[in-house]
Amino acid sequence: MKKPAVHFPTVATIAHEGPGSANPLAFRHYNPAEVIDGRTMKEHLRFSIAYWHAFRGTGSDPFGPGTICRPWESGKDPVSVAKVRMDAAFEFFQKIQAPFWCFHDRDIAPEGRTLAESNKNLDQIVAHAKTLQKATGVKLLWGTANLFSNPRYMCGASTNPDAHVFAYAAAQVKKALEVTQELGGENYVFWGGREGYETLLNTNLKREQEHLAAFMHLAVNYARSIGFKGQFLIEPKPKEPTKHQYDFDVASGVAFLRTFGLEKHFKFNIETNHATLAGHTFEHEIEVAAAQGMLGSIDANTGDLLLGWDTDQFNTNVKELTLAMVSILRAGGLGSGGFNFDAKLRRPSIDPEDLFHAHIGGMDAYALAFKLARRILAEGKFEQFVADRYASFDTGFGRDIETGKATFKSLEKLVLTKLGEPTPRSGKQEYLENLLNTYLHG
Ligand code: XUL
Ligand code: CO
Repeated sequence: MKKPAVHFPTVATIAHEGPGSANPLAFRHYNPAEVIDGRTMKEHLRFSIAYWHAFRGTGSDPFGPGTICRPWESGKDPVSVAKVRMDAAFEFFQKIQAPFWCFHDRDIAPEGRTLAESNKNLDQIVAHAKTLQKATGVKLLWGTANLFSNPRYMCGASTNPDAHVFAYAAAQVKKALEVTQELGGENYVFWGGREGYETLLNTNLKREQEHLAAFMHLAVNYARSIGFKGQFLIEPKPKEPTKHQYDFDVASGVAFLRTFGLEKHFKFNIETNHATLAGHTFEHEIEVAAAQGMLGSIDANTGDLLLGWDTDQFNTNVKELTLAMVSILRAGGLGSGGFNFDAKLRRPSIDPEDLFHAHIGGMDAYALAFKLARRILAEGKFEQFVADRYASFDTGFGRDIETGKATFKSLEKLVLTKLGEPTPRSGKQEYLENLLNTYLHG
């Protein structure tokens, strides 16, 4: 029998060697087999590889073409190339010890001349993916449809002024839901890359938002009709590619979902770089979603705060990730979600090993943050500080305010007859920042 081709011959499975290791192709903090509270780190962290960046990214930017040439990309028949590419991808998923992957329909199979041809291509590749998933144990975290690259979607997919485009997008998402279901996807993501506008001069904002909501209802109804039990996720982003996107941030997403009766069906997929583009910290977006019980999954990356666009870099900022992890763990974790590396190599990072270095860095930073956050929560110093800060609402008139018993009149009487002027209390931000540093740096 012919031995299967090895696509990353210079790299073996990445092993955990501990913080003392000087091996750049080893994990120092992510130990997939380490059991914490009865679950392995692999199960806790549910890392996922983003197919579009890791296996379709070429390093191209608006000023120049791709720089990254992978050996498996040559060949005349695009479906055969797609199969070999997928073999390489699953070899990578295994070597990097990621239990999940994510894709857009058009990442994995070439788009045909007609929808029927595209669907046929997709079916062939999905059959191949199913075999590879079975052989490797790697599972699908989420699937989605690319409703933003093809010129037909230039003015939006479900928010396009042309109903014909809405119909086409519906047909495409129908198929994407079917293949996500076929591959056991645990979630389905909507990121509205072109669901927004460039100028209000040509846009009926109200109608577009109604169409977006109608589309999501149709998707949920169809998914349930085929037995899809996964979680629906909205991934907010304020802008890019459009000037304004309707799912601007988590708060506007919550308002949208509640306005249109979709809140029961959706949670949020929060991406770090999207949060910062919206003018928020990563943990702000997590807290807003968690406050609504709608924290679903994470697209793990970072931007460059000196640049105003979505640079999708691997996040090695342990401080930022520790704060995010504290919020995630306090909210009870991600459930069926995970940490999907929606991050890409820099244009000059052209070696196959760079794909490993990038993911090792991201996974290690998250694993370290996970451990630090667990310690922070176990010791409870910040929790205690915050609880004390709000303690006046636990009893007496504070409790009456929270339970709706107090009125403006009763509070006025209290202040005039008993309470008088409040005594200011320090917020102690600097003390808390120093306390955080003791966890990060000793
Ligand atoms: C784009 C982005 C997408 C979504 C999936 O900024 O994050 O890749 O994650 O469509
Ligand atoms: Co994303």
